[in-house]
Amino acid sequence: MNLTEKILSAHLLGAAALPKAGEEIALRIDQTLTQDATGTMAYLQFEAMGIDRVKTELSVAYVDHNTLGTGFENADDHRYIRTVARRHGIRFSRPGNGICHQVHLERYGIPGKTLIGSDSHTPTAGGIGMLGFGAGGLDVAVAMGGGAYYIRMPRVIGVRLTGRLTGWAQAKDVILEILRRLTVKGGVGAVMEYFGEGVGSLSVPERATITNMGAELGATTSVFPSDGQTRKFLSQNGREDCYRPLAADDDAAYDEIVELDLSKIRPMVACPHSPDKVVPVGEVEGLPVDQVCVGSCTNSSLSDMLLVAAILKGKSISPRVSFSVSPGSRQVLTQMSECGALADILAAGARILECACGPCIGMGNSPQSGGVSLRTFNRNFEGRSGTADAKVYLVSPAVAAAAAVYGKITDPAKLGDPPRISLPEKFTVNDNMIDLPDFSGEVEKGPNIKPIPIGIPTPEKLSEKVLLKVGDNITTDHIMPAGAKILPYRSNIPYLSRFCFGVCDESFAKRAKEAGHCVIVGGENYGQGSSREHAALVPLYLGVRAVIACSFARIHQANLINAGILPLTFVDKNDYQKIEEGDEIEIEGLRSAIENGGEIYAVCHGERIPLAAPFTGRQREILLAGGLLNYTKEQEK
Ligand code: MIC
Ligand code: SF4
Repeated sequence: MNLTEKILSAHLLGAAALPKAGEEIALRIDQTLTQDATGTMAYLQFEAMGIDRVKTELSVAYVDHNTLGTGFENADDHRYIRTVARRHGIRFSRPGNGICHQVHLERYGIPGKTLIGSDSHTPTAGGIGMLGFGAGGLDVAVAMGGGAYYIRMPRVIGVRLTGRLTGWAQAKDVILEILRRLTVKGGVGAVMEYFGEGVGSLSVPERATITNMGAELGATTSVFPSDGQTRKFLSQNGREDCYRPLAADDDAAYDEIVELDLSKIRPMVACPHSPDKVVPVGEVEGLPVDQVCVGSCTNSSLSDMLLVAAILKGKSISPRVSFSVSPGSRQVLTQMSECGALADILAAGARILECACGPCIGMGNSPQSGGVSLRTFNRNFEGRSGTADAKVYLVSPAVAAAAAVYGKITDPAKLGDPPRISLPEKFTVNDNMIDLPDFSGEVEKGPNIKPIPIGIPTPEKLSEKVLLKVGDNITTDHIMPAGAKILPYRSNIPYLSRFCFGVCDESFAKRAKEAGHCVIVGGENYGQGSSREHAALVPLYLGVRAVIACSFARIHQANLINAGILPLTFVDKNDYQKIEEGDEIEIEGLRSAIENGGEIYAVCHGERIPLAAPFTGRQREILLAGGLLNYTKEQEK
């Protein structure tokens, strides 16, 4: 077996053996995590399920996204999460303690365990040999209640690593190279499993950079073996007892193999506005840069920070560049201060930000108009930075530091040989910003927390106007933007709904509200990116009954089904051309077809367009009930 199969088999529920790829499997989930921007919804849904205590081995609620606090909203949400966590048995990582994925790796990751998180970068945990899945808040709530997590059995793509990184090449360049080759759709339906003699040269934080951005490939998750590097990282964190070796069998088979010689990797850059628009740094060299940001769950480990500090030591940031650094965790920041790296970065002219997501999700530090921003982050979708016409490039910490010094995109080779970084034998561990639950206290909700919309059972006939037609690779950032102005309202669906699809069509929200109900037509890979279930709950609130697309991204499709919105696909992708915005469509016999697996046709301009509804039995029942909450209630009766 390969490693993915081993971990999946050990967690398989209700079946003796793993089925073939594409069939639904139910998994036992050992750990869950939430962050605050999706956590309030997850806990509201958990409360609605009426379960007293979480049933997982470990559940942690992190606060890392909404930390600006421009009004009472964020603080109220934090208080709600803190009190609901305390009451129901969930650990609470306070704002300032760090980004969920970084802290989880340091403090809680255990090789061989399963984790789901209400954040699409939960696969970061694959760096420590866990299977981590990004999911909607409702799926996380169900797992906290002891319920199974359902996915389609993934294909397993083996990435054989040979050689080792040389010169200025970094882990970020490895995943950028994979994105260049496979694109943002290349991992759909698959787990990226790394193996081969090159694996041993990569540290856990380097592996985590690679598994983190597996999310950008559309992969179900990514995973590395657990070996001496894993043991070392756990030991540095005072958790060596959690170590267990794990690897694929020598004769393991993969559905596909990608060969990657680490010694051939060179510094790369992902150009605007997609993480797969990757070119070697030389192709964009010389482009003037206005902003450089180091941090995010992709590249905010201690070694990333120490490298940047070593490059900047004794130098000054170019006067044209605003240079920010957000360490991934308080542990990382503490150690930067203990070893003097923080002083070196400060002396060079850095702006030190909180240990949080910050600019990655547009919470402050938006670039200037039309600005060029180089970021060590994982997403450069249009508008995500908070500046509509900014151009965001994704780079390694080394390329970021070089650009900060020279004020333009520069091959770090210009800096001479890469500095040598040494990490402490033992990290400075301090868990006093993680509150342990004591199952007591009142749950406190502020006025920003509004009720969640509830879906309606699938009707027999759908007669709708196409209120919006969009193209390929629409992200959940398009559907439900984030950023400093909007993010504080993640617990307030009615208010959030004003901004739905604002990046594509500012009039959509108003038109949808007036129409009362409608459908949306999309292209390939609809709903890629963030796991935010708001991209389903807000359309539900606005009356979206179905989305007809060429294909869907995994997490978003699950969120639509959970919300009771039908994700239908074109049988013939060319039919995408036949439906235009403003058209009226009719689907007869819909409920019966979902129930019995019959054929579905949308009639548009008198023409019958065949649609596919490739749902599992459980998904059909959820849709018929009008969403997972209704379905769960029906099951309880
Ligand atoms: C993101 O990187 O897009 C986020 C913000 O972390 C999201 C979650 C969210 O929208 O709250 C994600 O990746 O799932
Ligand atoms: Fe936070 Fe950015 Fe990571 Fe999302 S991608 S969890 S916003 S740091």
